[in-house]
Amino acid sequence: MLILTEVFYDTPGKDSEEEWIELYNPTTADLDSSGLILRDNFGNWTLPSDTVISANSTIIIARDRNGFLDLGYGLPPNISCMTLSLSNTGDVIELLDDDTIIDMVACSLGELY
Ligand SMILES: [Ca+2]
Ligand SMILES: [Ca+2]
Repeated sequence: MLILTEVFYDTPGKDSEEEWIELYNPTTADLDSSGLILRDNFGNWTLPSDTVISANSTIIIARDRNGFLDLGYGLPPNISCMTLSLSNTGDVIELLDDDTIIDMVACSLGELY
């Protein structure tokens, strides 16, 4: 079980370098998340091999390491090769294991539901 906990789709600088998604593993076991798929309105992106999310922990999946660092959180992303382009005017993001939807979030006109 994994949860999409945060999506930053409309960033202060270049969205193509700064967008990121956070996944949370609320369970008490480490979770091998390799091969899971993030899908939005326009495409999908597969989590790299060797992606393990520790028990009760989050990971940050960013588009670009330097772009994420520029946001000033003071820590690097766990993964920095995400290729989804997150729309600022309405998008749906799903986390999938093959065809099974694990979690999803919809963002619309600046609000995250
Ligand atoms: Ca965006
Ligand atoms: Ca921006």
